[in-house]
Amino acid sequence: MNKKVAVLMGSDSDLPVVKGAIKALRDLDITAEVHVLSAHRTPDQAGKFAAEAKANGFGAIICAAGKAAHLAGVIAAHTVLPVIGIPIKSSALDGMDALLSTVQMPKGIPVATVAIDGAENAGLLAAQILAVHDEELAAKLEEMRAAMTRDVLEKDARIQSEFNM
Ligand code: RP5
Repeated sequence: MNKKVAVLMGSDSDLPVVKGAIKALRDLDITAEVHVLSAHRTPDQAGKFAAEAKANGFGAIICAAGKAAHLAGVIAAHTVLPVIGIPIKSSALDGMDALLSTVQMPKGIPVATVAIDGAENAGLLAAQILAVHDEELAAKLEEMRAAMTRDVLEKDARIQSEFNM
């Protein structure tokens, strides 16, 4: 059976950004299971979810959190599944606090960190992880890249015809 991706966020206030990851996954027909789970407000539930995630059919976990964002690190501490952190811009520090809290993991417990509010890339990276063992998914990702290339080449042609005559 195809692996699922868990999409966790520290608060429902993160949802507007997190929707980008959910869309990226669903566009690729990947089952995305979405939860609000907080490292500090629901620590027991967060740890339990992570500890059981592999047995529950997940292949990767995305964690979005803002401010002192330790959700991704705490989830990663409870599982050997790949964990992808999305630092959320939700504070006076414009997301730099969440970026550093997510990316600066001490050795031994890695978290793959995308850009501040980089939810779409988190979804795509989770898809690429699943695609290592799923040729059909890998082919969809290859086609997406090809479409992106075609799109940029069309833009280049338009710009060239406007400025390089
Ligand atoms: C973090 O604190 C959440 O991930 C959110 O980005 C931030 C603010 O949470 P709320 O106060 O909006 O619930 O835990």
